[in-house]
Amino acid sequence: MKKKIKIIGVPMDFGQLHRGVDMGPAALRYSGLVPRIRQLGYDVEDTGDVMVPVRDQGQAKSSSGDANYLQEIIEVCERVYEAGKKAISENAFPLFLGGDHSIAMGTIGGVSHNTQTGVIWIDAHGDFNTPKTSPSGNVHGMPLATLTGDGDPGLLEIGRKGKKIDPENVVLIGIRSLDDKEKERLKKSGVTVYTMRDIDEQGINTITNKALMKFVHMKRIHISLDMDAMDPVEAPGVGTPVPGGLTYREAHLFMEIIADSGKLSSMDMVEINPILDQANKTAELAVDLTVSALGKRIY
Ligand code: HAR
Ligand code: MN
Ligand code: MN
Ligand code: MN
Repeated sequence: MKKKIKIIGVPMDFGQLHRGVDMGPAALRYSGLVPRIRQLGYDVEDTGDVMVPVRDQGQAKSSSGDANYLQEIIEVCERVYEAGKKAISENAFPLFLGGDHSIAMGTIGGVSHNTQTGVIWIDAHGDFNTPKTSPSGNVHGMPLATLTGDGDPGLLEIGRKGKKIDPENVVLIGIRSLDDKEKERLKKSGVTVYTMRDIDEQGINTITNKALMKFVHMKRIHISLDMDAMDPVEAPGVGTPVPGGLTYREAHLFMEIIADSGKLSSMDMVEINPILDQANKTAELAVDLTVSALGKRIY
Protein backbone atom coordinates (compact mmCIF):
# COMPACT_ATOMS: atom_id res chain seq x y z
CA MET A 1 0.00 0.00 0.00
CA LYS A 2 1.19 3.50 -0.77
CA LYS A 3 2.18 5.73 2.11
CA LYS A 4 -0.09 8.47 3.26
CA ILE A 5 1.18 11.92 2.26
CA LYS A 6 0.81 14.63 4.89
CA ILE A 7 1.19 18.15 3.56
CA ILE A 8 2.59 20.62 6.09
CA GLY A 9 2.68 24.29 5.05
CA VAL A 10 5.28 26.58 6.60
CA PRO A 11 4.66 30.14 5.38
CA MET A 12 7.80 31.57 6.96
CA ASP A 13 9.96 34.34 5.51
CA PHE A 14 12.12 35.30 8.51
CA GLY A 15 15.23 33.60 7.14
CA GLN A 16 15.85 36.22 4.46
CA LEU A 17 14.96 39.75 3.37
CA HIS A 18 12.60 39.47 0.40
CA ARG A 19 8.93 39.56 1.24
CA GLY A 20 6.71 37.02 -0.51
CA VAL A 21 8.36 33.66 0.18
CA ASP A 22 5.72 33.22 2.89
CA MET A 23 3.26 32.84 0.00
CA GLY A 24 5.00 29.67 -1.22
CA PRO A 25 2.55 27.20 0.33
CA ALA A 26 -0.41 28.99 -1.24
CA ALA A 27 1.29 29.11 -4.65
CA LEU A 28 1.94 25.36 -4.48
CA ARG A 29 -1.65 24.61 -3.50
CA TYR A 30 -2.96 26.81 -6.35
CA SER A 31 -0.79 24.80 -8.73
CA GLY A 32 -2.86 21.71 -8.03
CA LEU A 33 -0.51 19.97 -5.64
CA VAL A 34 -3.12 17.92 -3.77
CA PRO A 35 -5.13 16.59 -6.75
CA ARG A 36 -1.93 15.87 -8.71
CA ILE A 37 -0.62 13.70 -5.87
CA ARG A 38 -4.01 12.01 -5.38
CA GLN A 39 -3.97 11.09 -9.07
CA LEU A 40 -0.94 8.93 -8.33
CA GLY A 41 -3.06 6.86 -5.96
CA TYR A 42 -1.94 8.29 -2.63
CA ASP A 43 -4.10 9.15 0.32
CA VAL A 44 -3.30 12.86 0.83
CA GLU A 45 -4.05 14.95 3.88
CA ASP A 46 -3.37 18.68 3.76
CA THR A 47 -2.82 19.54 7.42
CA GLY A 48 -2.76 23.28 6.65
CA ASP A 49 -0.06 25.70 7.75
CA VAL A 50 1.87 25.81 11.00
CA MET A 51 1.46 29.07 12.87
CA VAL A 52 3.96 31.75 11.86
CA PRO A 53 4.10 35.19 13.52
CA VAL A 54 3.21 38.12 11.25
CA ARG A 55 6.28 40.02 10.12
CA ASP A 56 4.94 43.45 9.09
CA GLN A 57 3.35 44.36 12.38
CA GLY A 58 5.34 42.13 14.70
CA GLN A 59 8.58 43.70 15.78
CA ALA A 60 11.55 41.37 15.44
CA LYS A 61 12.21 39.91 18.86
CA SER A 62 15.74 39.33 17.79
CA SER A 63 17.75 40.84 14.97
CA SER A 64 21.41 41.01 15.86
CA GLY A 65 22.81 41.43 12.36
CA ASP A 66 24.53 38.05 12.81
CA ALA A 67 21.34 36.00 12.72
CA ASN A 68 18.20 37.97 12.10
CA TYR A 69 14.76 37.02 13.47
CA LEU A 70 16.36 34.25 15.48
CA GLN A 71 13.60 33.87 18.08
CA GLU A 72 10.83 33.86 15.48
CA ILE A 73 12.66 31.21 13.46
CA ILE A 74 13.25 29.02 16.51
CA GLU A 75 9.59 29.27 17.49
CA VAL A 76 8.37 28.25 14.02
CA CYS A 77 10.96 25.49 13.58
CA GLU A 78 9.92 23.94 16.92
CA ARG A 79 6.39 23.56 15.53
CA VAL A 80 7.70 22.21 12.24
CA TYR A 81 9.88 19.70 14.09
CA GLU A 82 6.88 18.37 16.03
CA ALA A 83 4.75 18.14 12.87
CA GLY A 84 7.49 16.21 11.04
CA LYS A 85 8.12 13.90 13.97
CA LYS A 86 4.40 13.16 14.27
CA ALA A 87 4.01 12.37 10.56
CA ILE A 88 6.99 9.98 10.60
CA SER A 89 5.68 8.30 13.78
CA GLU A 90 2.38 7.68 11.97
CA ASN A 91 4.34 6.13 9.09
CA ALA A 92 3.19 8.94 6.78
CA PHE A 93 5.29 10.89 4.26
CA PRO A 94 5.59 14.53 5.33
CA LEU A 95 5.75 16.98 2.43
CA PHE A 96 6.81 20.39 3.72
CA LEU A 97 5.92 23.53 1.79
CA GLY A 98 8.13 26.54 2.51
CA GLY A 99 8.79 29.24 3.25
CA ASP A 100 12.46 29.99 3.14
CA HIS A 101 15.09 27.30 3.66
CA SER A 102 15.49 27.93 7.39
CA ILE A 103 12.41 25.70 7.88
CA ALA A 104 14.69 22.71 7.17
CA MET A 105 16.09 22.99 10.70
CA GLY A 106 12.64 21.85 11.80
CA THR A 107 11.76 19.47 8.97
CA ILE A 108 14.97 17.42 8.93
CA GLY A 109 15.26 17.48 12.71
CA GLY A 110 11.75 16.09 13.02
CA VAL A 111 11.96 13.39 10.35
CA SER A 112 15.29 12.12 11.69
CA HIS A 113 14.09 11.84 15.30
CA ASN A 114 14.07 8.02 15.41
CA THR A 115 16.08 6.72 12.42
CA GLN A 116 19.13 7.71 10.45
CA THR A 117 18.04 9.60 7.37
CA GLY A 118 20.10 10.35 4.29
CA VAL A 119 19.67 13.96 3.18
CA ILE A 120 19.95 15.17 -0.41
CA TRP A 121 20.09 18.96 -0.35
CA ILE A 122 19.48 20.46 -3.78
CA ASP A 123 20.51 24.09 -3.87
CA ALA A 124 22.55 26.73 -5.67
CA HIS A 125 23.95 27.57 -2.22
CA GLY A 126 25.62 25.56 0.54
CA ASP A 127 23.54 26.95 3.42
CA PHE A 128 26.62 26.15 5.50
CA ASN A 129 27.23 29.50 7.19
CA THR A 130 27.16 30.12 10.92
CA PRO A 131 26.32 33.49 12.48
CA LYS A 132 30.10 34.06 12.64
CA THR A 133 30.77 33.39 8.95
CA SER A 134 27.52 34.69 7.42
CA PRO A 135 28.03 37.82 5.31
CA SER A 136 24.31 38.62 5.45
CA GLY A 137 22.95 37.49 8.81
CA ASN A 138 20.18 35.73 6.87
CA VAL A 139 19.40 32.47 8.62
CA HIS A 140 18.37 30.71 5.37
CA GLY A 141 22.11 30.61 4.63
CA MET A 142 22.69 28.57 7.83
CA PRO A 143 20.31 25.59 8.09
CA LEU A 144 22.65 22.84 6.87
CA ALA A 145 25.45 24.04 9.17
CA THR A 146 23.02 23.99 12.09
CA LEU A 147 21.63 20.54 11.27
CA THR A 148 25.15 19.09 11.18
CA GLY A 149 25.99 20.64 14.52
CA ASP A 150 27.46 24.14 14.05
CA GLY A 151 25.83 27.45 14.70
CA ASP A 152 23.75 29.54 17.01
CA PRO A 153 23.10 27.71 20.32
CA GLY A 154 19.37 28.51 20.18
CA LEU A 155 19.04 27.04 16.68
CA LEU A 156 20.95 23.94 17.80
CA GLU A 157 18.28 23.24 20.42
CA ILE A 158 15.35 23.07 18.03
CA GLY A 159 13.46 19.84 18.77
CA ARG A 160 16.32 18.01 20.46
CA LYS A 161 19.75 19.11 21.57
CA GLY A 162 22.66 19.40 19.17
CA LYS A 163 23.47 17.89 15.81
CA LYS A 164 20.52 16.32 13.96
CA ILE A 165 22.37 14.57 11.13
CA ASP A 166 25.92 13.44 10.43
CA PRO A 167 27.66 15.44 7.70
CA GLU A 168 28.60 12.07 6.16
CA ASN A 169 24.90 11.50 5.55
CA VAL A 170 24.42 14.63 3.46
CA VAL A 171 24.83 15.11 -0.28
CA LEU A 172 24.65 18.59 -1.79
CA ILE A 173 23.66 18.89 -5.46
CA GLY A 174 23.51 21.93 -7.77
CA ILE A 175 26.02 24.09 -5.90
CA ARG A 176 27.35 27.21 -7.63
CA SER A 177 27.44 29.98 -5.02
CA LEU A 178 29.47 29.69 -1.82
CA ASP A 179 30.90 32.37 0.46
CA ASP A 180 34.65 32.09 1.13
CA LYS A 181 34.43 31.02 4.76
CA GLU A 182 31.44 28.84 4.02
CA LYS A 183 33.51 27.01 1.40
CA GLU A 184 36.33 26.42 3.89
CA ARG A 185 33.89 25.04 6.44
CA LEU A 186 32.22 22.80 3.87
CA LYS A 187 35.57 21.36 2.70
CA LYS A 188 36.40 20.28 6.26
CA SER A 189 32.91 19.00 7.04
CA GLY A 190 32.54 15.54 5.50
CA VAL A 191 29.51 16.62 3.45
CA THR A 192 29.55 15.34 -0.16
CA VAL A 193 29.32 18.25 -2.60
CA TYR A 194 28.34 18.00 -6.27
CA THR A 195 28.67 21.36 -7.99
CA MET A 196 27.16 22.30 -11.34
CA ARG A 197 30.54 21.47 -12.87
CA ASP A 198 30.23 17.89 -11.60
CA ILE A 199 26.78 17.64 -13.17
CA ASP A 200 28.03 19.09 -16.47
CA GLU A 201 30.97 16.67 -16.58
CA GLN A 202 29.34 13.47 -15.31
CA GLY A 203 25.65 13.99 -16.01
CA ILE A 204 22.79 14.03 -13.54
CA ASN A 205 22.17 10.29 -13.94
CA THR A 206 25.64 9.43 -12.61
CA ILE A 207 25.48 12.03 -9.84
CA THR A 208 22.07 10.83 -8.65
CA ASN A 209 23.19 7.22 -8.60
CA LYS A 210 26.32 8.17 -6.66
CA ALA A 211 24.11 9.87 -4.08
CA LEU A 212 21.92 6.77 -3.86
CA MET A 213 24.99 4.50 -3.51
CA LYS A 214 26.08 6.58 -0.56
CA PHE A 215 22.74 5.90 1.12
CA VAL A 216 22.56 2.22 0.16
CA HIS A 217 22.45 1.17 3.84
CA MET A 218 19.89 3.79 4.84
CA LYS A 219 16.20 3.09 5.05
CA ARG A 220 15.11 6.66 4.52
CA ILE A 221 16.01 9.56 2.28
CA HIS A 222 14.87 13.15 2.69
CA ILE A 223 15.06 15.60 -0.21
CA SER A 224 15.38 19.27 0.61
CA LEU A 225 14.67 21.06 -2.65
CA ASP A 226 15.59 24.74 -2.75
CA MET A 227 14.00 25.94 -5.99
CA ASP A 228 16.98 28.27 -6.61
CA ALA A 229 18.93 25.12 -7.55
CA MET A 230 17.00 25.28 -10.81
CA ASP A 231 18.17 27.55 -13.57
CA PRO A 232 16.52 30.99 -13.14
CA VAL A 233 15.05 30.62 -16.64
CA GLU A 234 12.97 27.68 -15.35
CA ALA A 235 12.41 29.01 -11.83
CA PRO A 236 12.48 32.81 -11.76
CA GLY A 237 10.41 33.08 -8.58
CA VAL A 238 13.20 32.83 -6.00
CA GLY A 239 14.88 35.45 -3.81
CA THR A 240 18.50 34.63 -4.63
CA PRO A 241 18.70 33.40 -8.26
CA VAL A 242 22.10 32.25 -9.57
CA PRO A 243 22.70 31.60 -13.30
CA GLY A 244 23.73 28.19 -14.58
CA GLY A 245 21.38 25.93 -12.65
CA LEU A 246 19.61 22.63 -13.20
CA THR A 247 17.52 22.28 -16.32
CA TYR A 248 13.93 21.08 -16.33
CA ARG A 249 15.07 17.73 -17.70
CA GLU A 250 17.94 17.24 -15.26
CA ALA A 251 15.71 17.95 -12.29
CA HIS A 252 13.02 15.57 -13.55
CA LEU A 253 15.45 12.74 -14.20
CA PHE A 254 16.87 13.23 -10.70
CA MET A 255 13.40 12.94 -9.17
CA GLU A 256 12.49 9.90 -11.30
CA ILE A 257 15.63 8.02 -10.28
CA ILE A 258 15.01 8.89 -6.63
CA ALA A 259 11.41 7.65 -6.95
CA ASP A 260 12.65 4.33 -8.38
CA SER A 261 14.86 3.82 -5.31
CA GLY A 262 11.72 3.49 -3.19
CA LYS A 263 13.49 5.19 -0.27
CA LEU A 264 12.16 8.71 -0.41
CA SER A 265 10.36 9.25 2.89
CA SER A 266 10.00 13.03 3.24
CA MET A 267 10.63 16.19 1.27
CA ASP A 268 10.86 20.01 1.48
CA MET A 269 10.02 22.44 -1.28
CA VAL A 270 11.37 25.83 -0.36
CA GLU A 271 12.25 29.35 -1.45
CA ILE A 272 9.34 29.81 -3.88
CA ASN A 273 8.49 33.52 -4.00
CA PRO A 274 5.36 34.19 -6.09
CA ILE A 275 5.92 37.98 -5.95
CA LEU A 276 9.17 37.55 -7.89
CA ASP A 277 7.75 34.91 -10.22
CA GLN A 278 6.47 35.00 -13.81
CA ALA A 279 2.82 34.11 -13.25
CA ASN A 280 3.08 30.98 -11.05
CA LYS A 281 5.82 29.26 -13.05
CA THR A 282 8.13 28.30 -10.19
CA ALA A 283 5.42 26.71 -8.03
CA GLU A 284 4.09 24.83 -11.06
CA LEU A 285 7.54 23.42 -11.75
CA ALA A 286 7.88 22.49 -8.08
CA VAL A 287 4.61 20.54 -8.26
CA ASP A 288 5.75 18.77 -11.46
CA LEU A 289 8.98 17.76 -9.73
CA THR A 290 7.12 16.57 -6.66
CA VAL A 291 4.86 14.20 -8.58
CA SER A 292 7.94 12.84 -10.36
CA ALA A 293 9.61 12.27 -6.97
CA LEU A 294 6.46 10.47 -5.82
CA GLY A 295 6.55 8.05 -8.72
CA LYS A 296 4.73 9.57 -11.69
CA ARG A 297 5.67 7.61 -14.78
CA ILE A 298 5.41 8.56 -18.42
CA TYR A 299 5.13 4.95 -19.56
N1 HAR B 1 25.43 32.42 1.21
C1 HAR B 1 24.61 33.59 1.29
C2 HAR B 1 24.29 33.93 2.73
O1 HAR B 1 24.56 33.13 3.60
C3 HAR B 1 23.34 33.45 0.47
C4 HAR B 1 22.43 32.37 0.96
C5 HAR B 1 21.23 32.31 0.11
N2 HAR B 1 20.56 31.15 0.51
C6 HAR B 1 19.48 30.64 0.00
N3 HAR B 1 19.33 29.44 0.43
N4 HAR B 1 18.75 31.11 -0.85
O2 HAR B 1 20.00 28.46 -0.22
O3 HAR B 1 23.79 34.97 3.01
MN1 MN C 1 28.09 38.40 10.77
MN1 MN D 1 18.83 26.88 0.46
MN1 MN E 1 19.58 28.54 -2.28
